[in-house]
Amino acid sequence: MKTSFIFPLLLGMSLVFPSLAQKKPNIIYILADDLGYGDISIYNPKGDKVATPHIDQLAKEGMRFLDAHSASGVCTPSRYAIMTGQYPFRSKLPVGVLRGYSRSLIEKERMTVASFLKSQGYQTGVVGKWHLGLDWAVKAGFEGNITQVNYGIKEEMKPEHIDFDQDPTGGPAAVGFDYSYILPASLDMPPYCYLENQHLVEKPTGYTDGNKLTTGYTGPFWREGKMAPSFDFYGVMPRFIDKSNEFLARQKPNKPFFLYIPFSGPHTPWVPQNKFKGSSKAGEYGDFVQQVDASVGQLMKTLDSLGLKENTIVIFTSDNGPYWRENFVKEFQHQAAGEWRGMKGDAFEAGHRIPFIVRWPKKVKAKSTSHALVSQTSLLATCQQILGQSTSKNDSYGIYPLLTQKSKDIPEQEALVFTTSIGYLVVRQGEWKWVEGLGSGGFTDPRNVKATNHITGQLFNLKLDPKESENLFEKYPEKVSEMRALLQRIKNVE
Ligand SMILES: [Ca+2]
Repeated sequence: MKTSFIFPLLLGMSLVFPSLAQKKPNIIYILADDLGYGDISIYNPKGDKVATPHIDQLAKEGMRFLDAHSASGVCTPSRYAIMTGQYPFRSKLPVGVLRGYSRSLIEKERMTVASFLKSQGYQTGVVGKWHLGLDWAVKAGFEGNITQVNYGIKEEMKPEHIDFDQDPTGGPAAVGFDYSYILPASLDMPPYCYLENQHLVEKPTGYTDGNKLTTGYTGPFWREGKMAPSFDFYGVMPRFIDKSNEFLARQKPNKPFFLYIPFSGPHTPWVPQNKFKGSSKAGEYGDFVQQVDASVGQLMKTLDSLGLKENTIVIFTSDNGPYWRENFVKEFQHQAAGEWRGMKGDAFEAGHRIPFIVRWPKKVKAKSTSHALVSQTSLLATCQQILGQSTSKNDSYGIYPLLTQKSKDIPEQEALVFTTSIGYLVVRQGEWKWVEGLGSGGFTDPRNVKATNHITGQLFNLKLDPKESENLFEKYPEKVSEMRALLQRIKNVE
């Protein structure tokens, strides 16, 4: 009797007061690709070559982190860490990135942000660049000797072995996403095609010879390979915004949602739409950054128009530092990484110190900043904290107490570890930073310097020397031993 009375009452209340029915906040995680700390105006007050008014506005309405880091200097491992809360050096791919025909990286049994939120009643979606592998189907006639298992995790399947008439498995659906609209990998890696719910929107029956292959890695650069006949490189970012908007518009008021939006830009190819061409003073890269900024603005406008702003957490960040070499800095007088040393991939700060902004009008104070040392691995534990669940025992330390200003740092987080593009491990604790190798470990030359004497690594004090100009290895041997031991201890955790 009781149940039959209460149920219609609750139903009636939820119709009248939808906010009562939905107390769990929605979560949108916007991940720019290779966007630098200094590309965002509010992070780079001296910069006047690129303007990002929409991202700045988001920061003004929430909390801006000044010492936030990706777990890696490159795409795939960084995304693995965001999704799983685990350092990528523990994964099957400790070094390097996947390509468009690579297999799924995330272990099927592993909890992800998406699978956790789904278990908590969330509708989960991903729209954007996946780059965590898919298990493409093997074509008839090749099943015998050629199976996906023959391919190592770093090796791609050969496209001639793939049956594009079958939907690939693995991917977003296998790790907790109810909905997906993705590019398999980076926008400069074939196959150039979209998959909606893991079904090819248009099969990659066409071919591109690639673009700017000789000048390489800048401008509208992409590699040769298979392509859907109607694929348009300049239309990718706008399509991701359209599909994200569609996802938002079809959400039901009584069910919270999680939408992960990994942008394809401003990673190469730098393909700004015509209306953004010439809009910045930093060439086609700057123009593309400004399109990324406008895209954030479009998404926020959609949230507003749907009345979702108040109870939606919006996180905006980048998967690693910018692809912006020293000669570009000189040519355009634009510091994509701000004052930090180096670039994408590096052990130096520019490799992994990234913009990180959280807007949540209900809980996060506007115009606030945090100097806490935080990692993108924090997402899983933060979601668990927000929903009052116990946190997983892995490399994820939640930032909910920082967001609500209950704490200024994360006491249970002993240190942070980052991986460089060539696999150096870097550990950071307080003002100290230890790099277990010489050279940048990433994209800046020299990358990998052989030790010629007893100096085998780099010790920096970021408080006294934020530009990492002096290796303190010889000056503080005890600190070197301490940081080495710290890194070893973190590595040994299972
Ligand atoms: Ca990237």
